[in-house]
Amino acid sequence: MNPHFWLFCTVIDNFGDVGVAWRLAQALVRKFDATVHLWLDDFSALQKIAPDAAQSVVQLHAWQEGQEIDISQLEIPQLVIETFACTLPENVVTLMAKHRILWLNWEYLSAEDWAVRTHAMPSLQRNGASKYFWQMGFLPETGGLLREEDLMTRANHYSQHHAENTDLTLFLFGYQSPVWAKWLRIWQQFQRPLTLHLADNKIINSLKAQQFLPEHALIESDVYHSGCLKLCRLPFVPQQQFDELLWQADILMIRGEDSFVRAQYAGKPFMWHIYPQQEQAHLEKLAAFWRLPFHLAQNNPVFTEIKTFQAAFLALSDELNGAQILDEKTCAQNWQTLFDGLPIWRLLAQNWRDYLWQQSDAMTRLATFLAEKTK
Ligand code: TRH
Repeated sequence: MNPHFWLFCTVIDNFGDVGVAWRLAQALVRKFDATVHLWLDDFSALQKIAPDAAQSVVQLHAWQEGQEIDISQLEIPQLVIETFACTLPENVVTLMAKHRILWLNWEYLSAEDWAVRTHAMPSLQRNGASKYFWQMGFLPETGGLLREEDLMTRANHYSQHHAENTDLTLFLFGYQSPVWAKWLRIWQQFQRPLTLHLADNKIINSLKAQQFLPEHALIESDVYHSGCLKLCRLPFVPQQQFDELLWQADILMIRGEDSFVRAQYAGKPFMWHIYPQQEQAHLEKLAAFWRLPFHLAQNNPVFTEIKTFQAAFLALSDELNGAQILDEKTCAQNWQTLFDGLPIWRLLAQNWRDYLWQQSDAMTRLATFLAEKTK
C-alpha cells in the first residue's frame, strides 16, 4: 500500500513558496512512492515553474486559506504538511485529530540557532494534536535540504559536455535594489569583459529605475552591451532546467530560498540576496548562514589567506542586503578583492558543497522521522 500525503501551500509572492512546495511534492512521490495531493491558492507561479504540472503524478487542488476542502473522495493520509505555517482547513485539522495523523509545519530555511533547536519539536495544538516543526537546514541535526538523487550526476554530465566560458559569466537573480546599478558601474571600471545573465525582471527594472539601462533595453533584443559588460536577458525556464542556468555561469547571485539552495549544490561562488523581512530580521538570518561556510573554511589549511577575502565578501553581502552602504572606493576595492580572489571563492563554494553533500538529504531524514513516529 503506497502512503497518501497531503501538502498545503499559500503563495505569498514570487516563486519561492510554490518552488519549494513543488520540489517537496515531487520528492515525496519519489522517496515514498506516495500519492501526493497538493493544495495551492494561486496557480500562476506554478504554471511558470512547471508548465506541465497538470500532467504530473502530483494531484493538484485549488484552495483558499480559511476555506474547508472536499475530502469525501480522498483516502485518509498518513502525513499532512503545511508549508511555511499556512493555516490548514478546519475539517483537515479535525480529521487529523480523529485519526492521529502526523502533522508537519515545513518551515522556511534558516541557519539560526532557534531553527536548529526547534527542528522536529512538537507544538501542542488546541485540539490535542501535535504539530511538528520541520526546519530545513545545513547541519546534520536539522531537517536537511531537498536534493534529487541524480543531481550530482546531472551536474557532472553538464560540465563534461560544455566548454568553460571565455568571459567571466555572472548569473544574476535578485530583488529590486539600487545596489545593482552601483555595482554594474563599478564592474565597468575594471575594464574586464563580463557577461551578465539576468533572470527574472527585478534586476532589469532596478537598472532602468537607476538610469543604468534605457527603457527600451532588453525588450526588443535579449542582449545589451554597456562598455565591457554584456547583459543577456534569460528566458524563464521550467524548474527542472533551472540548475542548468546555474551551471552555465561562473558566479551566482541568487535570492530567496530554493535558488539559494540550488546554488550551494552547484558548488559555484555565490552571494545571497536574502528575502527582505520587516525590521531587518533577515540580517541575522544572513549572518547565521555565512558563519557556517566560513567557519568550515577556517578548519581547512587550504584557506590560509581567507581573512581579506572574507572581510570584502561580507561587506558586499551586507551592502547587497541593506545592512550598510559602502562608499564607491571601498566598494570597488572589495569587488577587486573578490575578482582577484576567485580561486578562494571557488574553493569556499566547493568545500561547502562537499560538506552538504556528505549529509543525508531532507527526504532520508523524513523517512527516519516517520518510521520513529509511526512505530
Ligand atoms: O522567487 P523567490 O524570491 O521566492 C521567495 C518568495 O518571495 C517567498 O515569499 C519567500 O518566502 C522566499 O523567496 C524565501 O526566490 P526562490 O526561493 O529562489 O524561488 C525561485 C524559484 O523559481 C526556484 O524554485 C527556481 C525557480 N525558477 C525557475 O524555475 N525558472 C527560472 O527561470 C527562474 C529564474 C527561477
